[in-house]
Parts: sequence; structure tokens; C-alpha cells
Amino acid sequence: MPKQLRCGRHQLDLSYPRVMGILNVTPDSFSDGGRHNALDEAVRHAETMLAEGAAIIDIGGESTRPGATPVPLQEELDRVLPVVERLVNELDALVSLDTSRGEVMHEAASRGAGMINDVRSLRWPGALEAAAMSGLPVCVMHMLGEPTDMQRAPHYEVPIEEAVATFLEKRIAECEAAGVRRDQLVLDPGFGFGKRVEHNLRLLNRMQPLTEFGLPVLAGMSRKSMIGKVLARPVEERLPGGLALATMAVERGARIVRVHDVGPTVDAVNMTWAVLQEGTDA
Ligand code: 7PJ
Repeated sequence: MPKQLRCGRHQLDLSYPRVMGILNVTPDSFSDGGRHNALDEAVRHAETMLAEGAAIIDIGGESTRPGATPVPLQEELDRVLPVVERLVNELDALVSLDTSRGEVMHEAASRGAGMINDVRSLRWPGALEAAAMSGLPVCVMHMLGEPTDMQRAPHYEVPIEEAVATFLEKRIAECEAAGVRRDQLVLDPGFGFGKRVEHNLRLLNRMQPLTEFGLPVLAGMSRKSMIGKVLARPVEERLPGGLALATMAVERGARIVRVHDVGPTVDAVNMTWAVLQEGTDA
């Protein structure tokens, strides 16, 4: 696995697990309810996450919550670009862009974004080309269907971990063919994207083989409904469950965990890593 990712002006050290902080700039985001919609508030929230130890700030302007419909391009650009600019210029942050649109990737990259995070794995027209042009690392994620329909009785013909591995293998090849360097890819099993709770639990438990692609693995389970379903907790009470999942993801080989609650997750991940490293010289 590459131990360093070149992210534009930034270098991301992945010799130990890192935390990606979620910055939603959508009015109807998964769990922030649009509270970070105002530009100043978004910048302040990012600043707090960086102080808590986030290595990456993941900016999302399109809600991908189950059932959400895509926002118009101009609206997405208007939401995310001012935030990218301020985080890059004022905080010198390593910014990742959670987007499926080539135009957004291109504009964000030209403003100093350092990573592309596409839940649709560059399958929208123009995305592959824009990502390749940017030269930035890309997180490719498994998703069955689209956010509008993905939670409508997801069904798999093969065990979930096989379906995910097969999908990612194909996407790696397609990205490489389009000029995205293999060592610039990050893989994500896509928890909650076209998966029932049993799929999510099994996928986490059997995630280790995904590391055998030799690429960094990213896991995002923060506040997701798999926690809500298992523990019967509303979204604002899912942190303990989320810490357990982040811990397990790192134990199963994830090198980036994408979360809302950065401070507590950094501690959980660092504690887990200390145990995993005992006895090594690292
Ligand atoms: C993920 C994401 C994820 C990656 C979202 C939410 C839903 N990007 N964007 N992985 N989830 N790479 O945060 O609850 O799991 S949006």
C-alpha cells in the first residue's frame, strides 16, 4: 500500500490511520440538518475538526442520503467552491470534495482541493476525465443503485464482500485506463449505499480482503442507520456505536475513517493503532 498520498500541495501520511472530518454544506444533509450551511460557520467547523486532529476535510454539497435527489450543478458549485477556497487559503487544509460532477472536481481542484471523493466512483459523464486531469487522489466507493433508489430492497446474488471486491476491481481498471494512476486510488466498501443492515455488518466483519488490492481503504459509518438499527438510537445518539465501528474498521485494515465526530474518533483510532502496533518497531 502506498504510505504517502500526493494530494496536490499536500502530502497525506497513511503510515497510520487518519481521520477525515465531514463538512456538509447541504441544507438537507444526513445529520447536520444544514446547520453548517453558512460560510463562516462551515469554516469555523472545519477549523475545530482540524484542531481535533482531522487530516482531511471532506466537503459535500450534494446530499446522498437515501431518497435524496441531485442538486443542480450551479447550486452545488455555489455551495462548495467558496468553502474550498476559504479552507485552502485560510486554514491550509487538505480538502476532499464529495462530488460526482466533473465540473465540480475541476473547479475545486483549480482552487486547491487535494482529493476527490465520489460515491459514484467517477461513473457520471466527464468525471473520469476531470479526475484524471486533476492528478488528485480519488476515493472510489461501492454503491448499488443510486441514492434515489439504493435502499429499495437491496439484493445481492453473491456474498456482499465478493460483490464489493468485484465492483472495486473493475473500477480500478477503468480508472487506470482513463489515466488515474493506480497509486492515487483509495477504496471504500460504501457502508449504507444499497445495503441492508446485515450487509453492512458482514461487510465490516469481512473487510480485510479489500486491503489486498494494495491500496488504502476508507470506511464511512459515522451516524449511519446501521447504528440506529442495531442499537435503536436516533442520529444524535450514535457516537458510541460509531466509535466501535471506527475501531473495528481500523482493526480490519482501514487507513482513513470518515466521521462527523472527529475528536472522539481520533482517540479511538489512535488507541486501536497503539494496540495493533505493539511489538513492532514502527
Ligand atoms: C460516504 C461518503 C461514505 C465515502 C457519504 C453520510 C452519507 N463518501 N459520503 N464513503 N458517505 N467515501 O455521510 O452518512 O461512506 S454521505
